[in-house]
Amino acid sequence: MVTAAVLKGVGEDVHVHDDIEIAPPGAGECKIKIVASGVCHSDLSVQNGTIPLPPPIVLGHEGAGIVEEVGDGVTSLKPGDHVVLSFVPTCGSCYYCTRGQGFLCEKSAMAAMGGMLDGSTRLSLGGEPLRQMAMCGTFGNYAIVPEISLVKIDDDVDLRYAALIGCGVLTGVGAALNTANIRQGDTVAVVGCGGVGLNVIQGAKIAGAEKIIAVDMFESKLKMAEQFGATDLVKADEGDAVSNVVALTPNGRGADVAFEVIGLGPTIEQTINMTRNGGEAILVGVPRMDVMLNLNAAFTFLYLAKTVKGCWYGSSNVREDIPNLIKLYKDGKLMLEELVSREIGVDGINDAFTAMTQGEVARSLINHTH
Ligand code: PAD
Ligand code: ZN
Repeated sequence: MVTAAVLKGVGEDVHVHDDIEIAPPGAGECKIKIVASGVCHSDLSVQNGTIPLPPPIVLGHEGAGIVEEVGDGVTSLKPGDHVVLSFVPTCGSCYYCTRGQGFLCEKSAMAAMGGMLDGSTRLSLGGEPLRQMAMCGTFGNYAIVPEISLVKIDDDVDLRYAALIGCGVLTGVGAALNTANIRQGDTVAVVGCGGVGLNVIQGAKIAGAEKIIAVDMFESKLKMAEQFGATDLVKADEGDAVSNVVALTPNGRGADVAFEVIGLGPTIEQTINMTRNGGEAILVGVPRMDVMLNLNAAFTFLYLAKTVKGCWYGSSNVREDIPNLIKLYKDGKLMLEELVSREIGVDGINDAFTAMTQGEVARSLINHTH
C-alpha cells in the first residue's frame, strides 16, 4: 500500500490516503521508494486549476528516491540505485532529444494527461484509477516511474537535497545557464523569488552576472534572495517595479536579462518592459491557460529588438544537467540545503501551500521517512 497526498477535485484540499494500491512496474518502468519531495508552486497550480491536470491525482513532481523494483526491459537501473525524478521523460532518440532539447521530448506529451507513457495508471484508490502528476507523484511514498524519467545519482548525495534538483533547481539554474545568454558582468533582474526564482538568482551568479536585482512582494523573500546572490532588492508593491528596477541598472538602460518567475500577466509585461533594448526576457512562471499579454509589437520586438524566450524545465537535458548540478553542489558553488525552509510530513501539504503563498518559505520539503 502507498501513502500519498491525493487531489480529488480542483480547488479542494488534498487528503492523505494510506490505502492506495500499487501495481508492479510495467515494461520500461521502475518502482521507486520516494524519500523526499519539494513542494513547488506548480503543485499548488494543479490544485487551484492554473495547470489543468485531471484529478484524482497524486501531486508532486520534485523528488528523489531509491529504485525498489524494475520492470521488463529496464537496463540502466537496478534495485538500490538512487535516482532523481525528472518531470519530463527524455527518451534520448526523438526529434527534440537528438537536437539537444530533451526538455521537449515527444514522450512528455502523456504527462499532460497524468497517466504513464501508455496513458494507463499504476495506482488506484478504492478501485478507482489514480494518476501521478508528470508521471512522478512524489507526494506519495512509492511511485511507478518510467525509466526514461529517472536519472541515477551517486549514493553519497543526501536524497532530501537531491529531490530539489528535480524541479526548482533544474528549472531555475537552467533558466540562467541554458535558456538565457548571460554574459560576464551583466545586470540581471529576477521577478519572483520563490523556490524557482532563488535558483535563477544563484544560476545568474554562477553565469557571471555582476548585478542581480531581485523583485518580490515579501521582505522575507528578498532576504532569501540576498542570501542566494542578489545584489539589489526591490519591493514589488512600493512604487512602480519597472522604474525601480531600471533605475538600478547602469545608465538606466534596463536589465541585460530579466526573468519572470511568478506566472502572472502583469508581471510578465513588467519583466519584458524592464529589459534593456536588445536584451532578453525569460519567462519561467507558468500562467493560467487564458492569460494574454498586452505589448506594443513594434516597440517591444522591432525598434527595441527585445528577445522573449519561454523557459520550460530550465531548457534542461537532465542526463547531463543533473550530474553537473550535483558537481556544482559538491564543489560548494550551488546551495541546496539553504532552499529547505521546513521539513514536513506528507500530512503537512495544505499548510505548506499556505506557507508558500504567504512568503514564509523557499521550499517546504516532504520527508516520507518521517
Ligand atoms: P513560489 O510561490 O515559491 O514563488 C513565487 C514568488 O513570487 C513568491 O516569492 C511571491 O512572493 C512572488 N510574487 C507573487 N506575486 C508577485 C508580484 N506581483 N510581484 C513580485 N513578486 C511576486 O513559486 P515557485 O518558485 O515554486 O514557482 C514560480 C513559478 O514557476 C510558478 O508559476 C511555477 O508554476 C513555475 C515553474 N515553472 C517551471 C517551468 O518549467 N517553467 C518549473 C517549475 C515551476
Ligand atoms: Zn515544479
